[in-house]
Amino acid sequence: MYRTVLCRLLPAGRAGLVCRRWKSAPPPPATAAAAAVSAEPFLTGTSSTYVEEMYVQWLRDPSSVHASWDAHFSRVAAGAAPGAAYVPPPQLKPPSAGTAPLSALVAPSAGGVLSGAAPSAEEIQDHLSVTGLIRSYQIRGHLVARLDPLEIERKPVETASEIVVRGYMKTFDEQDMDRVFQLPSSTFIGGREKALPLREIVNRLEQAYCRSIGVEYMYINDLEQCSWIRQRIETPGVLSATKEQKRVLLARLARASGFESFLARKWSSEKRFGLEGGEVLIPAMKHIIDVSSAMGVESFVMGMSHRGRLNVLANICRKPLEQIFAQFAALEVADEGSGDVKYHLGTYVERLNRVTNKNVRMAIVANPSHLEAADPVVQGKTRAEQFYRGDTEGNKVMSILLHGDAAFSGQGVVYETIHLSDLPAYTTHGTIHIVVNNQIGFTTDPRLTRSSPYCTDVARVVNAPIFHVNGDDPEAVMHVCQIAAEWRNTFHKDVVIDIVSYRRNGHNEIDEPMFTHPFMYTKVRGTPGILQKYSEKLIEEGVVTEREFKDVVNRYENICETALEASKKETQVYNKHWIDSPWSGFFEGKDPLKMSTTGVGEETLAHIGRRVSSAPPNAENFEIHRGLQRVLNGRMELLESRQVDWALAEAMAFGSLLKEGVHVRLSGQDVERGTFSHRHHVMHHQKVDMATYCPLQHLYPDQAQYTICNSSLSEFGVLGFELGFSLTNPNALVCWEAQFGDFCNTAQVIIDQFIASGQAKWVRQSGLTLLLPHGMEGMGPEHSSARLERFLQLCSEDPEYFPPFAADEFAIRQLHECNMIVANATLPSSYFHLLRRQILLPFRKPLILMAPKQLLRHPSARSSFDDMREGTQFRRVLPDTGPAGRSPDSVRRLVFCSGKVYFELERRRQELGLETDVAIVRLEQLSPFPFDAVKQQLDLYPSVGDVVWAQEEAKNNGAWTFVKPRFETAAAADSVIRYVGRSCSASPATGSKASHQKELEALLTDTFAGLH
Ligand SMILES: Cc1ncc(C[n+]2csc(CCOP(=O)(O)OP(=O)(O)O)c2C)c(N)n1
Ligand SMILES: [Mg+2]
Repeated sequence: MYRTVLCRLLPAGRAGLVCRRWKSAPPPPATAAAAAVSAEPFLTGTSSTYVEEMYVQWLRDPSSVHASWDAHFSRVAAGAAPGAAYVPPPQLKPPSAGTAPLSALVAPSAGGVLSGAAPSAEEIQDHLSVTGLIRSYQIRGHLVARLDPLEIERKPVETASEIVVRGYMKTFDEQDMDRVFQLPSSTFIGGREKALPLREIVNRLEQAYCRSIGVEYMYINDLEQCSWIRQRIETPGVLSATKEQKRVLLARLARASGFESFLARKWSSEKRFGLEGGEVLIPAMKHIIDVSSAMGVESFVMGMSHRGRLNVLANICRKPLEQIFAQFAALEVADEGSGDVKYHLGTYVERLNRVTNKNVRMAIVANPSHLEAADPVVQGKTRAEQFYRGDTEGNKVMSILLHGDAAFSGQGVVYETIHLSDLPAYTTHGTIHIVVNNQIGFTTDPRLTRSSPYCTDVARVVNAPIFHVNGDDPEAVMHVCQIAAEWRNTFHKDVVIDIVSYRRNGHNEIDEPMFTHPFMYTKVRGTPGILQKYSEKLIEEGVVTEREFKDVVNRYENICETALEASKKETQVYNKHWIDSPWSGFFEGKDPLKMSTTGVGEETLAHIGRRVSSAPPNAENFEIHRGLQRVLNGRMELLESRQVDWALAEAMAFGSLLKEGVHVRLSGQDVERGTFSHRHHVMHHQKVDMATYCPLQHLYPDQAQYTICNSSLSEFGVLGFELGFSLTNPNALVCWEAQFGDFCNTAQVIIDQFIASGQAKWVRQSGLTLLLPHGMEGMGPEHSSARLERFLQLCSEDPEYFPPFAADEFAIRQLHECNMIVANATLPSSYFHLLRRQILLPFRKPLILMAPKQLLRHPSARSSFDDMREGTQFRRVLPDTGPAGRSPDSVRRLVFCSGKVYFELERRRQELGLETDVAIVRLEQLSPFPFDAVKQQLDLYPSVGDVVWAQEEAKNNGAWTFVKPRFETAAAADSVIRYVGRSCSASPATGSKASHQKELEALLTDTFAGLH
């Protein structure tokens, strides 16, 4: 028999003391509080639970209920006669004919406690206590559940009970344990019983909430969802598994354990970040996939870190074992890319799920060492797959994210990712999070790595249910996996499974854990492996024989041996075998060096221009802001002269791609209007909340979808998400815009680990486009620089190598070879072509665009339709087309620059009357560096002895250190160019407007110094 909470909670003395209140002087049955309550006219069937709860609350803290209830309950407690305690407010109607007193609602109990007439105050109090008790277990039972396989953290019985039930048992003593109590509708512990003895109530609650599963869910505001979970946790017998289920579970555990022990034997000193201690993860994932597949899911996008990754590849994805084993041999790479270590590689498989007999697709997204960084990427990829399949509710595609305990609580990107889970343009309709909680992070104890009780607390912010489960109770793990999968596929909301386990070895296989965790590891050494434990259990239960079990183990061992032999025949490995996002059909039949021009027919430009310059078609019913109307009028005027500004150019690039069937997605903070109020892609009705109109979604009847979405205030999470989105479909222009360029540094991991190096490491391309507002405009250190220099430093091109490409394919070959494109355009037409080029290229490269601020409205930053029409294309370098460019011989100084400083230089040149003396050439694209076009420009001015690079960023920032060696390579000479601009600085820009003006003045003066 289970020991009861009462016995634990109430040592004899205290029990007597607590209970005396009722025992020594029980209130007379007909006159006390409960009777008064029961006789109240307002107490109907529906309100009684509410009143009970309120009463419990009042008992705990009278000030926690409304003053009127406080007064009422006080009067009841003071012995007011039935009906007298309650004074109905004047507007309340008298009781209707159908209302009933509480006594009529409470069925007679087996013990006779409640039989007959109206219940006594004591009986009501006791029932309220039982309701409170049940609720206590539902809320706090998890705190004392037996979750730790090492049993290190197990709390003493008395403390545990205090934690859970607190005061609710204090009204009972041992004799009360056999009294029968009506069960409230908020519990399922009764099964088909409506009433149970208190002893059994406690037993069942302990079974449900305090054994191998500890569930947190009572904070979920939705009653249906709460009840749904209760039913699956509380109903008697929910944990019982069939013989067949147990056998399957054992076989899966055998494979999980067998894989690790095989690797351990064959490569004892290789790092593999094994799963030992947490092997139950494999059957857990398999079960989730089985259940979800049965419920209709066809595609699983998964993300995980190092721990157990190889095992997941082998046993979940069924990646050919020989390919995995070949990664342990130091073989040459036979194809492109510099590759990655084996426990970071992604994969993509399609296979038959044998349990459901349905095909499933599984992708494990490649990830860097940076823990949790892949989370938003997985979500973006999942969302994109759902989007392109028209899976608007996530019924076909779902994501599974695996986490380590230390990383889940420590990395902020987890929070940023979880916060996307319910946003309309970012939701993946529920993610199953699995934490392999081995209760350690490298060498650090959880008590030193987090301030929250659980490593999973971050998920509470989105009301996700959290199932903590003892990893050494595999049947309990399967049960929570079943619930989690059903939950996700029913409610389409996030859910967390926290598999509490341990790590049998050190952080990796050659690491000594006893240095730091002697106590824990002494326990670990004394804990048999899960396979041993579970096989012994099943053998004892007669579910399998010892022989059958050994057969299963040996069979897998043989599979591994055969695969190892096969892998020894391999002489090379292929990075492409590990690609997580294959774009079937995209590359086939394409000449990687051919691209059509990016211009668009004038009629298309004009049509899109007009659409985005007009009020909504039902203008008389859709009132837009007067300021917006002025913006639209201004656009119309520009269009009349066949001119475009930045916003029009962008709209035309997007619109023309939409017309061509290319999905366009622009995401980021406040992108709908645009940080600088220039875009206005979403117009808002001034009188109707949330009534909006997006012209780009209504350009052509058969156009592709346009998605524009204001994001959460996150860079790491959202940029990661968009990167993931861009991996799914190459025929989509996916853009992320930073509020200001400098904020992108909170997403640095995505930039460094995915954007800059993703193709090299994982043979995975992405055409993601980053729009980063950049420019020194006197707005202070934090709103000036998108850190152009950092992006340039991440470009893999050799500064000292002038590519020997033919002139007609120089640009595209460079693009083909590069890892990413960095541009700092000055003209709307450049922006237009750059965006379109992202899609017209026969391959995909990330584009990092320094986006303008002042230039959005600068009267000179305009382009003509002529520069965007059919046959036109992006010009990497904009030569001087004025007097200097027309007569190069008269030029005394040749100035190169990039970005908005051009307009400042140009103006000063004009003011100084130096149009024929100084040529100013713009580099619209910085990387790949236009060696050929720069050389052409240098050659155009052979008599110029003074070539200058003028930039507005500080000398240690901006493009200077990037361009200098490249100019030298282009000119095949040293010191061909000198620097003009701000001196080196620790901060990107001054905080003083006056200093800013002075610095700019100095830059302009220095650029033209000595010429006038
Ligand atoms: C962002 C980041 N910081 C630090 C590390 C170094 N590191 C690798 S594993 C690890 C411990 C991870 O612990 P946990 O998340 O519990 O996973 P486990 O290894 O225990 O499975 C650390 C600190 C890393 N890989 N990424
Ligand atoms: Mg850990």
